[in-house]
Amino acid sequence: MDQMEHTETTATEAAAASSAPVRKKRIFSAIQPSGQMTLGNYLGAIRNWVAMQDEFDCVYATANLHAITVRQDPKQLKENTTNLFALLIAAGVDPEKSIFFHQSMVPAHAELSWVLSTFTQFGELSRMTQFKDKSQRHADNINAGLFTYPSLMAADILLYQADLVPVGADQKQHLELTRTIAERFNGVYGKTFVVPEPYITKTAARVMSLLDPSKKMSKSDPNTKSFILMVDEPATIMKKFRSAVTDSEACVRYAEGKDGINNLMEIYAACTGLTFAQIEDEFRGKGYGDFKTAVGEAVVAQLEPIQQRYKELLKDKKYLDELARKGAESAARLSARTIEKVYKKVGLVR
Ligand code: ATP
Ligand code: LTN
Repeated sequence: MDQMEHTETTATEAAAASSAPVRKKRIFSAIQPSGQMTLGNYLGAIRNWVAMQDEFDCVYATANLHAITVRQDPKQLKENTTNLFALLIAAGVDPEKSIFFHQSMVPAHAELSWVLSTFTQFGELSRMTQFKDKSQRHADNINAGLFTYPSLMAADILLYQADLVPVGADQKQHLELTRTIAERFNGVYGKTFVVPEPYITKTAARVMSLLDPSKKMSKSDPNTKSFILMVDEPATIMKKFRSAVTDSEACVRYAEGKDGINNLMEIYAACTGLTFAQIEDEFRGKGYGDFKTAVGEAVVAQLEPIQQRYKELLKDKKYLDELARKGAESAARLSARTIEKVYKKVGLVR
């Protein structure tokens, strides 16, 4: 797996080296509107979506079709979907630069997903750890969609001929299966799909739970003090950091066995751009109380402007709907080429 990870030789660097114009590499990524976004989602994924827009040709979506693999309240799902769309725009996803839409608005996702499900083996889907986890957590609703989730994810990516897919560790297995499906289809029908590579950015932070720093910060954690939400009030953010688990050494330094402090240092570094050595210097001789306050303030400084733009955007739902509609139109145009090609190759009457 490691040898196929894309190292950050950029399209721009390649162009500079050959002095020939090259097509920007295409990125596809999506996030499920299945709840509120955390600081982990922001520093680990969303912030990178924003940063990648200048260098890459980005296609982004809210993965609402994926979200219904777990039972959702319809009103809540619709609201979460619009809220996520607004939050990402507030965070800097720019519909002028990138294609941004809701997965359910482009029928080709469901169409290609069906075709690809016939190129996905039962045994492969049975090995997916997310399926095993989720079927344990939702034992009363182990539906076929939860099982074939990776075929839909493969469709999302392959429809746009994406070169690179930024994914966290939990989605790597799905991306590997996407590659297998693409190669299998290409093997039978000739080159149809770009085989995508995982894109691991240097800047993505892995944020851990504030109460149990051995676990990742997760919005589905039952204890709300374990995570910071992107929409948490500044006072709430400060309070949550004050109750974050640390250790008894009372020394701000990055070291093995200091998971709580390491996590806070990681967050502080991600928000301020400081190195661990600089952070250690800044807090030499100071207590954890001062450090936690500084971390809280740095996080508030990042999130507050986003929260303000988010509130503004939500005042105009029509504008948001219009942006999503335009994004979906562009996405439909791009994906039409792929779906036409696939139907033709497979022998499906269009
Ligand atoms: P859940 O709690 O339901 O498992 P989640 O909070 O882990 O959800 P996802 O919707 O699965 O979030 O992930 C969306 C994106 O955010 C993915 O790219 C994932 O890698 C990233 N992400 C989620 N949590 C973290 C975290 N704690 N640190 C860094 N990145 C994260
Ligand atoms: N499964 C992903 C969300 C997702 C996705 C995608 C990510 C749906 N389609 C395509 C990358 C590419 C998740 O739950 N984080």
